[in-house]
Amino acid sequence: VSLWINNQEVTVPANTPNLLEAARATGIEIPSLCYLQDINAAGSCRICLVEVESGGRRSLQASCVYPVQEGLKVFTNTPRVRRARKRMLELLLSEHDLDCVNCIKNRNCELQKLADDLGVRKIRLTGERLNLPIQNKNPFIVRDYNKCIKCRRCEAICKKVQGVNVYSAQKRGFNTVIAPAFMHDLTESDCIACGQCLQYCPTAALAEREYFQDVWDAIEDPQKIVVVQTAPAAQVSIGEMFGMSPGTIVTGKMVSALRRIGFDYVFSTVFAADLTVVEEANELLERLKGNGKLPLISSCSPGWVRYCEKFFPEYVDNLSSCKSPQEMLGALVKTYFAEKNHFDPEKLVVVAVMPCTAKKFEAARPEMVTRGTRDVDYVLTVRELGRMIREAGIKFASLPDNDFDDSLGISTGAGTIFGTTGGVMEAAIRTAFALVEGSEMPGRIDFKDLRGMKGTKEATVQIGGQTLRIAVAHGTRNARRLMERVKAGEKFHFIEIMGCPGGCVGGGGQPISIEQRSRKKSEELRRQRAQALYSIDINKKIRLAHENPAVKELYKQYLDHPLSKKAKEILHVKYKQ
Ligand code: HC0
Repeated sequence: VSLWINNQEVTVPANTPNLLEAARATGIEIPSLCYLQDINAAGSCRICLVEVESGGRRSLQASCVYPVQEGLKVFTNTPRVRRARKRMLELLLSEHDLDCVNCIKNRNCELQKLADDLGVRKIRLTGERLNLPIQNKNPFIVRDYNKCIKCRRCEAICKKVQGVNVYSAQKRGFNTVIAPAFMHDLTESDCIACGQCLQYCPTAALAEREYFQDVWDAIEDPQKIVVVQTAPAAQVSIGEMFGMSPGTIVTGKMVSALRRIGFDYVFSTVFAADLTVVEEANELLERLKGNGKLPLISSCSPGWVRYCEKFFPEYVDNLSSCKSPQEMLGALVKTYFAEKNHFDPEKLVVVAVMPCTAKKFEAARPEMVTRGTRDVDYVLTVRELGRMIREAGIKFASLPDNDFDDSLGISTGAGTIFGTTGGVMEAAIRTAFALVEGSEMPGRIDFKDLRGMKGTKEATVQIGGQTLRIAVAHGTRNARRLMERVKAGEKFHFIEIMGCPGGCVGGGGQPISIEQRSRKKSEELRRQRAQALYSIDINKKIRLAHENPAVKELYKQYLDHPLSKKAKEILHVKYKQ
């Protein structure tokens, strides 16, 4: 289609969805707030106004909902357009809490950035305020309606990407809020705590519940021994908080930063991911012998576990009984590590750095307690750790590399790829095959069929003369599709599901980039982070979880063998729903 933008003739593909995309495809930026390519085109914020000429008259139109047409004349930068956009923005700002300096989104807020981009120096209107109470009772997400601009991105993501459908417009007119039905707290809704909504909220109407001040307090307390663990996906994303490109591997710098912050021990969740692989591969082999339900379904993603409990409760017994690596590591710190070092478990504080908001929910679950003590005390998102590093005045980019502490910091390539979709399955199959056949799967250590960002991936593997059908899904909308097939009677032996698109690399606790405002861009971001995990894996000397020397030592010294009585007590869980 050929059309005229700012008196320049441009040609765009006929399937270009709207004028905004047509302009962006030709290098002309149109500001927007509510628009998310392929996901949300509501035309509600009116920031993307342009002038469209028709019948010799020009009118202001929201470009995100205006179709491209042959010969159309469009103007994106006229005095009228600039005035109108500024006015629309002032209207939004007039009813917004302007407490930018103490806002969690300060310097990362699209509304704030837009006010700067559009040169707003004075808000010439006084709007009314909703003055609604902040909902911060749940352990994972804070909802501040006073900062909501009603762009409805959260609603679109929750419904179209995650298939959960928690949010909708409540009340009417000025009083409209985008909220769970009856304005309930998220814990009283179907929310699975995945945090995808806050990845896309342009302001701080949705943000993680922060715990970093509690962590500072614990570090300052001389009575406490504070142990930190970091998730596999954190090492390839935290650099983004300091201007590095997505997928930069900063494992060593991250460990240095954690030591400078003052943690007493720095362990790796990847060690526990290796341990999970060993326990889960053995669990699979047991279930294949008829001891337990098939398909075995992974349970390390707490968003997925919650989704399963809410939407497929009849499959809760199919979930692996293995605790997630986060919880396994916490439980081991308070038992094995405490006993070995003669530490009082009451004095130990376990902090987990996760790319995930649902991990906060998981740590607070009543089932995640061993011998009367909570396994993990505080979960910080990768963003929160980034803020702590800044607060401590640490120059992240110039930090030297440092290693995790022994032995709960030793890991293999298998645990590393847990952080991306397909990784848990790939790691578990590597081990299950080797346990049964006595050697690595020939030519299949890199299980390419399970990699990549396709919503569902399937394969078959031969183990011990049996052909196993395996499947992987990521993002709960894809999970639903796969589970509907299982419900309809399709036979699978082993299924991996991660709650977030891309798995943990796309978790709700990851750094937020304004670049990820389209499905394509966010997928690219996840791909870069995933690629970095695969490159760590390929460069590791040991790539099979059961060959991790620290895991072997743990069984020898403490747990006896996989699925032993002690392993079941410390590393496994039964969900009570
Ligand atoms: Fe997992 Fe993950 S869920 S892969 O099992 O999200 O290891 O526990 O840390 O990265 O969060 C492991 C656990 C993580 C990642 C997280 C995700």
